[in-house]
Amino acid sequence: MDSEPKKEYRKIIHVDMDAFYASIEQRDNPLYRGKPIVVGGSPEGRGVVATASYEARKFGLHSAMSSKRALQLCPEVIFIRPRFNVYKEVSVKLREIFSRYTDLIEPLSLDEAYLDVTHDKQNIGSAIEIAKQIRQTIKDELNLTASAGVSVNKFVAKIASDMQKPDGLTFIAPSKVESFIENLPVEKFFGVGKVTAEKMKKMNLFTGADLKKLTEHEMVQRFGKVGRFYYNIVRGIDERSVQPERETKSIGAEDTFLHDLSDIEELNAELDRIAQTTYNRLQKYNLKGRTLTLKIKFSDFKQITRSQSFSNPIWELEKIQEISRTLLISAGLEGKKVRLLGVTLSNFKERVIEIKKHDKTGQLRLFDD
Ligand code: DCP
Ligand code: MG
Repeated sequence: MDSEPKKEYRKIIHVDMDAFYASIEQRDNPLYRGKPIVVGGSPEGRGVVATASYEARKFGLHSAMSSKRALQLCPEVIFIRPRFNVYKEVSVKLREIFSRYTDLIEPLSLDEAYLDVTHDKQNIGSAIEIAKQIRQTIKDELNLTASAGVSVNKFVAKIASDMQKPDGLTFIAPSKVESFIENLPVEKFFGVGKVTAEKMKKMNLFTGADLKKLTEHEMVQRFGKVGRFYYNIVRGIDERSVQPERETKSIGAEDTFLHDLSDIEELNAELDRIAQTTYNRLQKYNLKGRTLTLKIKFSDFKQITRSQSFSNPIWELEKIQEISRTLLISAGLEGKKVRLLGVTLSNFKERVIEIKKHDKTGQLRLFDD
């Protein structure tokens, strides 16, 4: 007799370092160990703190709290100036540890990532075992602790990783996912901010189970488009894939003109402007490319590119403009009308990983190593 085909579940791990900046400071300076410390802010009471050690959290200190408030709650707290370079270095090493198990790594910030280990590189097979090994390796090689959540989708894995912090591992088995979500308070749901949570509570919706009573139509009516996402999530359905980081191979700018241009003076002026935008973008990401590519689209929509490579990186604005102009002239326009020009730099010395996510401060983060 045929048995029911077994449902194939994904194996998702969410790893999040414990009190990341603060733990690194305690690791590197024995005087800070076991003490309430915060990274960022100032003992004079200016600014906000980036994070608090678990010792400081006992006093109620937390990320984004004002230094003033932190001092009120814990007068003996030690303020530490952040060392972002060190945090970034640790982050790169973390990535390297993850990559021993899978290439499907989606970093969310310096200290946090999703891993899809459905088919792991070492054929370990068990996501729990992989999470254990990752946590142990982080201890052995980085002298830091991480918490991990293991489950069948991103949503549950992320909530799970937070459940036994610090230094915890939480597994939510496929058969437990539904009851797990039913018991979750509404504010734990992804994307439910304080305002929506209040709104839900006014509607007598306190837990996942309450949300589950509503039809898809009712969810959308009450919460807009995101209502459909919640509708699926409370049923354990979260098909979002783990999106690996993508390497940035080029940076550039292009523009289509209002009217097609043939006058070389006008074209040069436009080209200088586009090169300036490219230059600004390179500056933003602190990149220097060795290949410059000019793209030209003609009025008949035919497109050509002309590239030039150099042994030394090009990064000065004047240089980018000069090379672009030379490439434009050598393209032999011969009275043709141009509708678009583009200037791109590639062939970077640094390996640049662009993280498509926005970090907690809303900035697009770039990593290079
Ligand atoms: N961070 C920040 N500003 C915030 C939140 C965080 O600068 N508002 C920084 C400092 C943290 C790091 O990002 O150390 C990671 O953020 P987490 O939210 O993961 O917090 P922690 O790792 O510090 O603590 P936890 O153990 O709760 O994960
Ligand atoms: Mg963390």
